[in-house]
Amino acid sequence: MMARKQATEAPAVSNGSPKKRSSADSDNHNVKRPRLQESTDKARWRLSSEGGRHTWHYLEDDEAAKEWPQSYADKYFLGMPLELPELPKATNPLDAVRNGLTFFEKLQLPEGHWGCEYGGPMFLLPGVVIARYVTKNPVPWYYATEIKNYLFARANPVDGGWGLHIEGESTMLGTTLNYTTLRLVGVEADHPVMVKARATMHKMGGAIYAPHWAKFWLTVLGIMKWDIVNPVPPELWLLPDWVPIAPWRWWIHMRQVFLPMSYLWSKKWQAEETDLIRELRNELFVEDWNKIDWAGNRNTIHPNDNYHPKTAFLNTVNWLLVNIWNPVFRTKYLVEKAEAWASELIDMEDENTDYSDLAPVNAAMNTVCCYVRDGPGAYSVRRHVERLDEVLWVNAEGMLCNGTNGVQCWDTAFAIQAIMDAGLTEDPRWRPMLIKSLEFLEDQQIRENVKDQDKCYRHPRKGAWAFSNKDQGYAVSDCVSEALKSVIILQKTPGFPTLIDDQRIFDAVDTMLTYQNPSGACSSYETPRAGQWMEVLNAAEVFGNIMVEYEYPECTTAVLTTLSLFKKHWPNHRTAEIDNFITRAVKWIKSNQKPHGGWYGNWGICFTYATMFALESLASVGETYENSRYAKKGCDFLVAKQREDGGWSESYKACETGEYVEHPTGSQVVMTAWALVGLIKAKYPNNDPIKKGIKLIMDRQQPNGEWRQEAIEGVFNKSCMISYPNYKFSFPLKALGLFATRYPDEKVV
Ligand code: LAN
Repeated sequence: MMARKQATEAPAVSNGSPKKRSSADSDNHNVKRPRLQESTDKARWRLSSEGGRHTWHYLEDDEAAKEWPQSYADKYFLGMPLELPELPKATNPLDAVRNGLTFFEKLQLPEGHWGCEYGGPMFLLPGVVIARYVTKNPVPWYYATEIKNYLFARANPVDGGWGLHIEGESTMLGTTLNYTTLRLVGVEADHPVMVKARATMHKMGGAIYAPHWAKFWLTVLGIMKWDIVNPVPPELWLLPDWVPIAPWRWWIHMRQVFLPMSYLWSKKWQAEETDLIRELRNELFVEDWNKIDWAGNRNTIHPNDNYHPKTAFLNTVNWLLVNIWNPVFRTKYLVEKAEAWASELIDMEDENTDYSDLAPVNAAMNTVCCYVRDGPGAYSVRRHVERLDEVLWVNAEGMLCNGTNGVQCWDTAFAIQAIMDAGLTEDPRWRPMLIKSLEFLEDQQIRENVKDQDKCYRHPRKGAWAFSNKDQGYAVSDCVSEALKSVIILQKTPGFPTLIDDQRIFDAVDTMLTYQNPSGACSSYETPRAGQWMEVLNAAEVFGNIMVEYEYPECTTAVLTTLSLFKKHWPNHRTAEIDNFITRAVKWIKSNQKPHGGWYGNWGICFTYATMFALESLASVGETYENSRYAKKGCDFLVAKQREDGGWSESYKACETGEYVEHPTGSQVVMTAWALVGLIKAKYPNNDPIKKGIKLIMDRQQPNGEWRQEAIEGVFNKSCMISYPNYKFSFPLKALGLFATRYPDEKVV
């Protein structure tokens, strides 16, 4: 892109370490440290999207800035005023939908989808910055400046540390990694923010109390020694496929992180030592660096990080690996064979995603692996670094790292469904927006399985959609389903073109049908390849439920409701299998209900989110409040949680504890919408609570049609929260729209 070339690289001036550089080589490395500014000029940032690939550009050149004006979406993401006119005040839910859509339409990107920051986790940005540092691709000054601003803004206001995620208490994972990141982008150790963070880090015991992933990154940087990292042996990849613990059976995110980690662990690779690294060795620890007992602190961990303590079994395995396996049995032959196979698997992942990789954690690690293996100038390294830009996002606070390379397909699918639920798909006012959305989904459908699918242990994906874009290309059961649902809805609406022919729709359905587990439920990327017992090998400490696929009411609902819709239009395609799928899925949904009547949510917070989906599942087969004790119990659960003001308010703590916990800031628009969608779908017979909730959503709508950001909405692995900023549009619109079409004559205000 033109703008990328015009943006200047970091000037060769350093405000980094004041000390004299020691060697010519490290000199070279040090002087590349970015020149930090107070702030960038927000009016110079632009988001570009090409084929669903998002990158932010900083236009230092005035001419270029003039030629490429900022869009509403750019300004909105950057927290700049949009100066949109006030809309006529909505007096009924349908007008509120129209006002909301008027605003939301302005955020649609030219390619037809919606963008958003996808932050929350506080361990992603460090990976990107560290990968760039150790591969000597320093971030440009405008990234560095905004990374500094973001991390400053997100430091815990009380103790100055950082958590696992933006709403969490300070942890060693967050604090050690983000402190280090700030130093790498050029912040001085004596800056007050750093002094405060360091004090907290030291109070918590210093970096030896960091969990596995932090120890890994700090060791790659050369701040720690490999002895402090619990073993990550690539030879596990040599186990025959039938072995119950073979890594191909692990949850995809775990095995794709384990893979590059194991390669670097095996190589015991460390970055070139620089002055800055030597300084960090002094800053991060309480004790004298030279006297640290590295091997003796492999299992030292701060309680705040120890969400899932390692099992006695894993500790024993680690002990055996360190004391017996590594010194005695880990022969050169074995090491070479294991590294070669790991390297090949890394190549397959890179090739299948054009170096985007599954998510930023493994993308950053694969970048380092390619650097170690292929050398600094290699295409693999350059391409990786380029693609890492696609996970960076700029908001009002600064620059952060998204949890994936975007939420493109997922958010677009929900936007379309919200308009459908309001009965507005045929309204010509919204047609251009909808046609563009359809065109985007058409473009993003994955047309083929990956090359060597079985060899790299990938699940079929032909006809699927990914969560973000087709470059990333990982099918997820519910992402395929929600996208397909939206495509069917639009293509079956009079006046819309058929961009995706029947065969492509059948391809998607065929892939969806591969996702049902023996229990009847669906998981996320794959069907489970091993049992929950695999958690005994969960070495990450900071997350729960990460080793294998689990079963999710959200994913199950998405597949089942889409198959029901599909069946209505194509009653003859794999009819018996689809009927069987639906029956078994509904049965599983019922069995997954908690005794209190709600369902536990794995990807959104928490019972409110999953109960909405479960009630939708039941409604799709005609089970509602009046005729189903499951639906009745689900509704009663939701209604019992409604607050005085008509809203719902669930805290992320519910995901961690498994109990419904109220958010301290009170009712949340998104959760209120989720609860209402559930109640309306289940035909809850008493309108009063529903009307109260609808009123709250309408009252919170701003004069320009938008809703403001409130508490965080999403979660993964029980303990880590993640933002879904577009949910504050899609779900309130859906709830209002459903209400308006279900009860057209009801007055709310
Ligand atoms: C996501 C985001 C999307 C999400 C939904 C589609 C919403 C869900 O219904 C199925 C699971 C899925 C695809 C999902 C899985 C885990 C992800 C990829 C994330 C929550 C986004 C970030 C997270 C990933 C694991 C972050 C990296 C962290 C590690 C522990 C490796």
